[in-house]
Amino acid sequence: NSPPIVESKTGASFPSVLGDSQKLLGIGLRKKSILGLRNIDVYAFGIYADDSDIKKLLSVKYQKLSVSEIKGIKDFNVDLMENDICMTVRLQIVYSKLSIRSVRNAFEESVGSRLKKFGGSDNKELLQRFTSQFKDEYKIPRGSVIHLSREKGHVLHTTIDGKDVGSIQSKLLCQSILDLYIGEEPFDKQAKKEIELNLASLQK
Ligand code: DAO
Ligand code: DAO
Ligand code: DAO
Repeated sequence: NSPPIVESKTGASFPSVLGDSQKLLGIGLRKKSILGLRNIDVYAFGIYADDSDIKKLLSVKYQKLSVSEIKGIKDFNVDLMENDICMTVRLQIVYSKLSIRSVRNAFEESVGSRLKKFGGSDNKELLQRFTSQFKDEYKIPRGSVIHLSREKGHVLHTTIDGKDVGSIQSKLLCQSILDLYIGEEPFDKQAKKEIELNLASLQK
């Protein structure tokens, strides 16, 4: 088994495999600027995807292409986001003063903009269904680990430190969350590049 990967700036550690089949494809950092004055590191993240699901998708759709050709395909990440591939975004909280209220606000801004992008105008209800899972009594101190997992059937399952928060079935919501990390305007561009390279090498 491979050793965990450590995010260098924060020291957050990511196991190279989750469960028994999800492989770590890349890690990155989510920052947020406060009043345009300074950047805080909010959390480190790792993106995982089911090895055999990815291989299946690759062999069906990209069989005859070389790695460098595939890397030139803009649609691959779209395929990854849209298809029913089991994936997990693992967040490890770095910022020590995170309140549930600021999580809700940030979420409405980041995920809200993606819901609009992919789903059009009226997604308030879906957004509220998700954020209403975040109870005020939850605590997310530095070091907390949150999993956002897309399970079969486009079910988004959330856990905090291994405890269930809830599940919501929505292809749009799953796609919107993944878009934050591997879409056109990702939180961490370097992380996205790393993920693409690792995907390309899974083909072998
Ligand atoms: O204290 O006002 C502040 C800054 C808080 C920034 C919060 C950003 C939250 C990002 C989402 C975190 C998801 C776990
Ligand atoms: O970074 O802007 C962002 C959004 C990331 C998704 C965060 C989901 C957090 C869910 C956990 C809630 C804990 C109460
Ligand atoms: O959107 O900037 C972009 C380009 C996305 C390219 C995605 C390439 C993904 C490579 C995966 C290879 C799978 C065999």
